Amino acid sequence: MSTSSSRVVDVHTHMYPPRYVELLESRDTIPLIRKFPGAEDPRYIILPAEAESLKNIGDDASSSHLPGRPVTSHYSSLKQKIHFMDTHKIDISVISLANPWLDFVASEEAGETAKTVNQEFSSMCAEYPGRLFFFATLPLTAPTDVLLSSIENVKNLKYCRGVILGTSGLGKGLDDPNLLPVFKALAANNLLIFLHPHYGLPSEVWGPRATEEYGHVLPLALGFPLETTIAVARMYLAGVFEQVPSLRMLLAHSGGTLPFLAGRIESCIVHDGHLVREGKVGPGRRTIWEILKEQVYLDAVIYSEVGLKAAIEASGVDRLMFGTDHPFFPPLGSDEQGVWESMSWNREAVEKALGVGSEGMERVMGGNAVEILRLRED
Ligand code: 5CU
Repeated sequence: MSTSSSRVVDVHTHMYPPRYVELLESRDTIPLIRKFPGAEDPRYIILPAEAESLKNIGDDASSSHLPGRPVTSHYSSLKQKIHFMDTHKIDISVISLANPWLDFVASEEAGETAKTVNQEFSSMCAEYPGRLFFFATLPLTAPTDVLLSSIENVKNLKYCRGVILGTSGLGKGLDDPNLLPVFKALAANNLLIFLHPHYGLPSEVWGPRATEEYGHVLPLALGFPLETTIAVARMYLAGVFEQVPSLRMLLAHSGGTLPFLAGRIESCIVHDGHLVREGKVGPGRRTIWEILKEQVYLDAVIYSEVGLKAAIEASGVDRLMFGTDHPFFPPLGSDEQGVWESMSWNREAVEKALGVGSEGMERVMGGNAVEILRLRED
Protein backbone atom coordinates (compact mmCIF):
# COMPACT_ATOMS: atom_id res chain seq x y z
CA MET A 1 0.00 0.00 0.00
CA SER A 2 1.11 3.59 -0.56
CA THR A 3 2.27 6.08 2.05
CA SER A 4 -0.16 8.50 3.64
CA SER A 5 1.10 11.31 1.46
CA SER A 6 0.46 9.33 -1.72
CA ARG A 7 -2.80 7.53 -1.31
CA VAL A 8 -4.34 5.75 -4.25
CA VAL A 9 -8.10 6.29 -4.45
CA ASP A 10 -10.51 4.67 -6.88
CA VAL A 11 -13.57 6.91 -7.31
CA HIS A 12 -15.16 4.90 -10.12
CA THR A 13 -15.80 1.38 -8.86
CA HIS A 14 -19.11 -0.41 -8.59
CA MET A 15 -20.75 -2.91 -6.24
CA TYR A 16 -23.97 -4.89 -6.45
CA PRO A 17 -25.36 -5.35 -2.94
CA PRO A 18 -27.68 -8.30 -2.18
CA ARG A 19 -31.00 -6.41 -2.49
CA TYR A 20 -30.05 -5.16 -5.95
CA VAL A 21 -28.98 -8.59 -7.17
CA GLU A 22 -32.29 -10.07 -5.93
CA LEU A 23 -34.16 -7.36 -7.76
CA LEU A 24 -32.33 -8.07 -11.01
CA GLU A 25 -32.80 -11.82 -10.64
CA SER A 26 -36.55 -11.37 -10.26
CA ARG A 27 -36.97 -9.60 -13.60
CA ASP A 28 -37.71 -10.83 -17.11
CA THR A 29 -37.07 -7.60 -19.02
CA ILE A 30 -33.78 -5.68 -19.00
CA PRO A 31 -32.05 -4.94 -16.73
CA LEU A 32 -31.92 -8.51 -15.45
CA ILE A 33 -29.66 -11.26 -14.22
CA ARG A 34 -30.34 -14.68 -15.76
CA LYS A 35 -28.83 -18.13 -15.27
CA PHE A 36 -28.38 -20.27 -18.37
CA PRO A 37 -28.22 -24.06 -17.94
CA GLY A 38 -24.62 -25.22 -18.16
CA ALA A 39 -23.12 -21.72 -18.03
CA GLU A 40 -20.69 -21.17 -15.16
CA ASP A 41 -21.88 -17.69 -14.12
CA PRO A 42 -25.25 -15.97 -14.47
CA ARG A 43 -25.35 -13.18 -17.06
CA TYR A 44 -26.07 -9.52 -16.46
CA ILE A 45 -28.08 -8.12 -19.35
CA ILE A 46 -28.62 -4.37 -19.51
CA LEU A 47 -28.11 -2.86 -22.95
CA PRO A 48 -30.90 -2.79 -25.57
CA ALA A 49 -28.67 -4.68 -28.05
CA GLU A 50 -28.23 -7.45 -25.47
CA ALA A 51 -32.02 -7.71 -25.02
CA GLU A 52 -32.17 -8.39 -28.76
CA SER A 53 -29.64 -11.26 -28.43
CA LEU A 54 -31.54 -12.58 -25.40
CA LYS A 55 -34.71 -12.81 -27.46
CA ASN A 56 -32.90 -14.73 -30.20
CA ILE A 57 -31.16 -17.21 -27.94
CA GLY A 58 -34.05 -18.16 -25.61
CA ASP A 59 -32.83 -20.53 -22.89
CA ASP A 60 -30.15 -22.19 -25.01
CA ALA A 61 -26.88 -21.98 -23.12
CA SER A 62 -24.93 -23.99 -25.66
CA SER A 63 -24.27 -20.84 -27.67
CA SER A 64 -20.81 -19.38 -27.36
CA HIS A 65 -22.46 -15.96 -27.52
CA LEU A 66 -24.47 -15.65 -24.34
CA PRO A 67 -25.89 -12.14 -24.05
CA GLY A 68 -24.57 -9.61 -21.55
CA ARG A 69 -21.62 -10.15 -19.23
CA PRO A 70 -20.88 -12.84 -16.63
CA VAL A 71 -21.81 -11.94 -13.06
CA THR A 72 -18.73 -13.11 -11.20
CA SER A 73 -17.90 -12.65 -7.53
CA HIS A 74 -16.35 -9.31 -8.53
CA TYR A 75 -19.86 -7.85 -8.70
CA SER A 76 -21.08 -8.44 -5.19
CA SER A 77 -18.38 -9.90 -2.94
CA LEU A 78 -16.84 -7.34 -0.63
CA LYS A 79 -13.85 -9.63 -0.03
CA GLN A 80 -13.29 -9.67 -3.76
CA LYS A 81 -13.41 -5.85 -3.91
CA ILE A 82 -10.81 -5.66 -1.16
CA HIS A 83 -8.70 -8.28 -2.96
CA PHE A 84 -8.91 -6.16 -6.12
CA MET A 85 -7.87 -3.08 -4.13
CA ASP A 86 -4.98 -4.88 -2.45
CA THR A 87 -3.77 -6.42 -5.71
CA HIS A 88 -3.66 -2.98 -7.32
CA LYS A 89 -2.43 -1.06 -4.26
CA ILE A 90 -5.61 0.96 -4.01
CA ASP A 91 -5.93 2.43 -0.51
CA ILE A 92 -9.49 3.72 -0.69
CA SER A 93 -12.46 3.00 -2.95
CA VAL A 94 -15.56 5.12 -3.27
CA ILE A 95 -18.05 2.45 -4.28
CA SER A 96 -21.31 3.02 -6.11
CA LEU A 97 -24.19 1.05 -7.57
CA ALA A 98 -23.79 0.53 -11.32
CA ASN A 99 -26.12 1.49 -14.13
CA PRO A 100 -29.09 1.54 -14.47
CA TRP A 101 -29.36 2.05 -10.69
CA LEU A 102 -33.03 2.28 -9.66
CA ASP A 103 -34.22 3.96 -12.86
CA PHE A 104 -36.51 0.99 -13.63
CA VAL A 105 -38.06 0.50 -10.18
CA ALA A 106 -41.80 1.16 -9.76
CA SER A 107 -42.53 4.51 -8.15
CA GLU A 108 -44.17 3.06 -5.03
CA GLU A 109 -41.21 0.74 -4.35
CA ALA A 110 -38.36 3.10 -5.20
CA GLY A 111 -38.07 4.90 -1.86
CA GLU A 112 -37.79 1.75 0.24
CA THR A 113 -35.49 0.05 -2.28
CA ALA A 114 -33.14 3.03 -2.23
CA LYS A 115 -33.13 3.02 1.55
CA THR A 116 -32.24 -0.67 1.70
CA VAL A 117 -29.55 -0.43 -0.99
CA ASN A 118 -27.98 2.65 0.61
CA GLN A 119 -28.00 0.95 3.99
CA GLU A 120 -26.24 -2.05 2.42
CA PHE A 121 -23.57 0.27 1.00
CA SER A 122 -23.22 1.91 4.38
CA SER A 123 -22.73 -1.44 6.12
CA MET A 124 -20.13 -2.55 3.56
CA CYS A 125 -18.14 0.63 4.21
CA ALA A 126 -18.39 0.10 7.97
CA GLU A 127 -16.74 -3.33 7.56
CA TYR A 128 -13.57 -1.64 6.26
CA PRO A 129 -13.46 1.73 8.03
CA GLY A 130 -11.29 4.24 6.22
CA ARG A 131 -10.92 2.05 3.13
CA LEU A 132 -14.44 2.33 1.74
CA PHE A 133 -16.78 5.28 1.17
CA PHE A 134 -19.76 5.41 -1.17
CA PHE A 135 -21.94 7.37 -3.54
CA ALA A 136 -25.58 6.70 -2.67
CA THR A 137 -28.43 5.89 -5.04
CA LEU A 138 -31.52 8.05 -5.41
CA PRO A 139 -35.10 6.78 -5.96
CA LEU A 140 -35.67 8.94 -9.05
CA THR A 141 -38.99 7.32 -9.96
CA ALA A 142 -40.47 8.04 -6.51
CA PRO A 143 -42.74 11.03 -5.74
CA THR A 144 -40.79 14.25 -5.12
CA ASP A 145 -41.24 14.23 -1.35
CA VAL A 146 -39.84 10.69 -1.14
CA LEU A 147 -36.95 11.63 -3.39
CA LEU A 148 -36.09 14.69 -1.32
CA SER A 149 -36.37 12.79 1.94
CA SER A 150 -33.96 10.18 0.60
CA ILE A 151 -31.38 12.97 0.25
CA GLU A 152 -31.99 13.80 3.91
CA ASN A 153 -31.47 10.13 4.69
CA VAL A 154 -28.19 9.65 2.82
CA LYS A 155 -26.61 12.86 4.05
CA ASN A 156 -26.61 11.31 7.53
CA LEU A 157 -24.88 8.09 6.47
CA LYS A 158 -21.35 8.27 7.78
CA TYR A 159 -19.51 7.04 4.70
CA CYS A 160 -21.71 8.66 2.04
CA ARG A 161 -19.95 11.35 0.01
CA GLY A 162 -22.42 12.01 -2.78
CA VAL A 163 -24.87 10.31 -5.12
CA ILE A 164 -24.47 8.47 -8.39
CA LEU A 165 -26.86 9.67 -11.06
CA GLY A 166 -27.72 8.67 -14.62
CA THR A 167 -28.65 11.08 -17.36
CA SER A 168 -32.40 10.45 -17.48
CA GLY A 169 -33.24 12.37 -14.29
CA LEU A 170 -36.98 12.24 -13.70
CA GLY A 171 -37.44 10.89 -17.23
CA LYS A 172 -36.80 14.08 -19.21
CA GLY A 173 -33.06 14.55 -18.76
CA LEU A 174 -31.00 16.70 -16.43
CA ASP A 175 -32.16 20.03 -17.89
CA ASP A 176 -35.68 19.35 -16.53
CA PRO A 177 -36.69 22.31 -14.29
CA ASN A 178 -38.39 19.83 -11.94
CA LEU A 179 -34.94 18.54 -11.01
CA LEU A 180 -33.78 21.88 -9.64
CA PRO A 181 -35.03 21.18 -6.09
CA VAL A 182 -33.05 17.93 -6.17
CA PHE A 183 -29.88 19.66 -7.37
CA LYS A 184 -30.37 22.39 -4.75
CA ALA A 185 -30.85 19.85 -1.96
CA LEU A 186 -27.74 17.92 -3.02
CA ALA A 187 -25.66 21.10 -3.22
CA ALA A 188 -26.96 22.38 0.12
CA ASN A 189 -25.90 19.10 1.75
CA ASN A 190 -22.47 19.08 0.16
CA LEU A 191 -23.28 15.88 -1.76
CA LEU A 192 -21.41 15.65 -5.03
CA ILE A 193 -23.14 14.09 -8.06
CA PHE A 194 -21.21 11.32 -9.79
CA LEU A 195 -22.73 11.48 -13.27
CA HIS A 196 -22.58 8.16 -15.11
CA PRO A 197 -24.04 7.10 -18.46
CA HIS A 198 -26.24 4.11 -19.22
CA TYR A 199 -28.58 4.82 -22.12
CA GLY A 200 -26.03 5.67 -24.83
CA LEU A 201 -27.46 6.63 -28.21
CA PRO A 202 -30.38 5.07 -30.13
CA SER A 203 -29.42 1.60 -31.45
CA GLU A 204 -30.03 2.68 -35.08
CA VAL A 205 -26.89 4.85 -35.07
CA TRP A 206 -24.73 1.73 -34.73
CA GLY A 207 -26.06 0.28 -37.99
CA PRO A 208 -27.40 -3.18 -38.84
CA ARG A 209 -24.09 -5.03 -38.33
CA ALA A 210 -23.41 -3.88 -34.80
CA THR A 211 -25.26 -6.47 -32.71
CA GLU A 212 -23.84 -9.51 -34.50
CA GLU A 213 -20.39 -8.29 -35.42
CA TYR A 214 -19.12 -5.50 -33.19
CA GLY A 215 -19.84 -6.72 -29.66
CA HIS A 216 -20.38 -3.96 -27.10
CA VAL A 217 -17.69 -1.70 -28.53
CA LEU A 218 -19.78 1.05 -30.10
CA PRO A 219 -22.31 1.62 -27.29
CA LEU A 220 -19.66 1.46 -24.57
CA ALA A 221 -16.77 3.29 -26.22
CA LEU A 222 -18.84 5.95 -27.98
CA GLY A 223 -22.45 5.84 -26.78
CA PHE A 224 -21.58 6.21 -23.10
CA PRO A 225 -19.24 9.23 -23.45
CA LEU A 226 -21.55 11.01 -25.89
CA GLU A 227 -24.49 10.49 -23.55
CA THR A 228 -22.55 12.20 -20.74
CA THR A 229 -21.46 15.01 -23.06
CA ILE A 230 -25.01 15.68 -24.22
CA ALA A 231 -26.44 15.56 -20.69
CA VAL A 232 -23.99 18.15 -19.35
CA ALA A 233 -24.30 20.37 -22.45
CA ARG A 234 -28.08 20.40 -21.92
CA MET A 235 -27.64 21.33 -18.25
CA TYR A 236 -25.29 24.12 -19.26
CA LEU A 237 -27.62 25.50 -21.94
CA ALA A 238 -30.56 25.37 -19.51
CA GLY A 239 -28.61 27.46 -17.00
CA VAL A 240 -28.56 24.79 -14.27
CA PHE A 241 -25.03 25.69 -13.20
CA GLU A 242 -26.04 29.36 -12.82
CA GLN A 243 -29.15 28.47 -10.86
CA VAL A 244 -27.25 26.12 -8.53
CA PRO A 245 -23.75 27.58 -8.36
CA SER A 246 -22.73 25.34 -5.47
CA LEU A 247 -23.64 22.17 -7.39
CA ARG A 248 -20.59 19.91 -7.89
CA MET A 249 -20.44 17.09 -10.43
CA LEU A 250 -17.91 14.35 -11.07
CA LEU A 251 -18.22 13.23 -14.69
CA ALA A 252 -17.49 9.62 -15.58
CA HIS A 253 -14.98 8.69 -18.28
CA SER A 254 -13.15 12.03 -18.07
CA GLY A 255 -16.27 13.96 -19.00
CA GLY A 256 -17.19 11.92 -22.08
CA THR A 257 -16.02 14.15 -24.91
CA LEU A 258 -16.56 17.49 -23.16
CA PRO A 259 -12.87 18.42 -22.80
CA PHE A 260 -12.42 17.85 -26.52
CA LEU A 261 -15.66 19.52 -27.63
CA ALA A 262 -15.94 22.45 -25.22
CA GLY A 263 -14.43 24.84 -27.78
CA ARG A 264 -16.92 23.78 -30.40
CA ILE A 265 -19.81 24.14 -27.94
CA GLU A 266 -18.64 27.68 -27.18
CA SER A 267 -18.34 28.53 -30.86
CA CYS A 268 -21.84 27.23 -31.55
CA ILE A 269 -23.22 29.31 -28.65
CA VAL A 270 -21.71 32.63 -29.67
CA HIS A 271 -22.76 32.09 -33.28
CA ASP A 272 -26.33 31.13 -32.50
CA GLY A 273 -28.64 33.98 -33.56
CA HIS A 274 -31.48 32.67 -31.42
CA LEU A 275 -29.41 32.62 -28.22
CA VAL A 276 -27.86 36.01 -29.04
CA ARG A 277 -31.30 37.59 -29.65
CA GLU A 278 -32.57 36.17 -26.37
CA GLY A 279 -29.68 37.88 -24.54
CA LYS A 280 -28.17 34.58 -23.44
CA VAL A 281 -24.70 35.31 -24.78
CA GLY A 282 -24.08 38.66 -23.11
CA PRO A 283 -21.30 39.78 -20.80
CA GLY A 284 -21.10 37.96 -17.50
CA ARG A 285 -21.99 34.60 -19.06
CA ARG A 286 -19.79 31.86 -17.63
CA THR A 287 -18.42 29.80 -20.50
CA ILE A 288 -18.49 26.00 -20.54
CA TRP A 289 -14.72 26.22 -19.92
CA GLU A 290 -15.40 28.06 -16.67
CA ILE A 291 -18.01 25.52 -15.59
CA LEU A 292 -15.46 22.76 -16.24
CA LYS A 293 -13.02 24.53 -13.91
CA GLU A 294 -15.46 25.62 -11.23
CA GLN A 295 -18.27 23.09 -10.85
CA VAL A 296 -17.03 19.95 -12.56
CA TYR A 297 -14.57 17.23 -11.60
CA LEU A 298 -13.51 14.50 -14.02
CA ASP A 299 -12.53 10.92 -13.35
CA ALA A 300 -9.40 9.59 -15.05
CA VAL A 301 -11.06 6.54 -16.63
CA ILE A 302 -10.00 7.26 -20.21
CA TYR A 303 -7.25 4.63 -20.76
CA SER A 304 -4.81 6.91 -22.64
CA GLU A 305 -2.68 9.96 -21.92
CA VAL A 306 -4.08 11.70 -24.99
CA GLY A 307 -7.60 11.92 -23.56
CA LEU A 308 -6.27 12.46 -20.06
CA LYS A 309 -4.19 15.46 -21.13
CA ALA A 310 -7.30 17.03 -22.67
CA ALA A 311 -9.18 16.43 -19.41
CA ILE A 312 -6.36 18.00 -17.37
CA GLU A 313 -6.22 20.97 -19.74
CA ALA A 314 -9.96 21.47 -19.50
CA SER A 315 -10.57 21.12 -15.77
CA GLY A 316 -7.15 21.39 -14.15
CA VAL A 317 -4.90 18.82 -12.53
CA ASP A 318 -6.52 19.47 -9.17
CA ARG A 319 -9.92 18.31 -10.47
CA LEU A 320 -9.05 14.87 -11.87
CA MET A 321 -9.60 11.69 -9.85
CA PHE A 322 -8.38 8.20 -10.63
CA GLY A 323 -10.80 5.31 -11.24
CA THR A 324 -10.96 1.75 -12.56
CA ASP A 325 -14.61 0.95 -13.45
CA HIS A 326 -14.22 -2.39 -11.61
CA PRO A 327 -15.91 -4.89 -11.98
CA PHE A 328 -16.40 -4.03 -15.64
CA PHE A 329 -13.77 -4.87 -18.24
CA PRO A 330 -12.15 -7.90 -16.56
CA PRO A 331 -9.02 -9.26 -18.28
CA LEU A 332 -9.99 -11.91 -20.81
CA GLY A 333 -6.56 -13.42 -21.37
CA SER A 334 -5.26 -13.68 -17.82
CA ASP A 335 -6.36 -14.55 -14.29
CA GLU A 336 -9.16 -12.31 -13.01
CA GLN A 337 -7.54 -12.46 -9.56
CA GLY A 338 -4.44 -10.80 -10.97
CA VAL A 339 -3.80 -7.45 -12.60
CA TRP A 340 -6.53 -5.74 -14.64
CA GLU A 341 -5.76 -3.51 -17.65
CA SER A 342 -8.32 -1.00 -16.35
CA MET A 343 -5.87 -0.30 -13.53
CA SER A 344 -2.62 -0.48 -15.46
CA TRP A 345 -3.78 1.47 -18.53
CA ASN A 346 -5.35 4.25 -16.47
CA ARG A 347 -2.33 4.45 -14.18
CA GLU A 348 0.07 4.52 -17.14
CA ALA A 349 -1.98 7.32 -18.70
CA VAL A 350 -1.51 9.38 -15.51
CA GLU A 351 2.22 8.57 -15.46
CA LYS A 352 2.68 9.58 -19.10
CA ALA A 353 0.56 12.72 -18.83
CA LEU A 354 2.03 14.03 -15.57
CA GLY A 355 5.30 12.23 -14.90
CA VAL A 356 6.04 9.31 -12.58
CA GLY A 357 6.13 10.43 -8.97
CA SER A 358 5.18 14.02 -9.84
CA GLU A 359 2.98 16.07 -7.56
CA GLY A 360 0.31 16.09 -10.27
CA MET A 361 0.35 12.32 -10.40
CA GLU A 362 -0.04 12.06 -6.62
CA ARG A 363 -2.99 14.41 -6.79
CA VAL A 364 -4.77 12.55 -9.57
CA MET A 365 -4.05 9.09 -8.14
CA GLY A 366 -5.59 9.98 -4.78
CA GLY A 367 -4.70 13.32 -3.22
CA ASN A 368 -7.50 15.18 -5.01
CA ALA A 369 -10.10 12.60 -4.03
CA VAL A 370 -9.05 12.63 -0.36
CA GLU A 371 -9.43 16.40 -0.30
CA ILE A 372 -12.50 16.88 -2.48
CA LEU A 373 -14.47 13.95 -1.04
CA ARG A 374 -13.22 14.33 2.54
CA LEU A 375 -12.02 10.74 2.67
CA ARG A 376 -10.89 10.69 6.25
CA GLU A 377 -12.49 8.56 8.87
CA ASP A 378 -13.36 10.77 11.81
O1 5CU B 1 -19.66 -3.23 -19.73
C1 5CU B 1 -20.60 -2.51 -19.49
O2 5CU B 1 -21.72 -2.64 -19.92
C2 5CU B 1 -20.39 -1.39 -18.56
C3 5CU B 1 -21.49 -0.82 -17.86
O3 5CU B 1 -22.62 -1.19 -18.04
N1 5CU B 1 -21.25 0.15 -16.97
C4 5CU B 1 -20.03 0.58 -16.75
O4 5CU B 1 -19.83 1.44 -15.90
N2 5CU B 1 -19.00 0.08 -17.45
C5 5CU B 1 -19.17 -0.91 -18.33
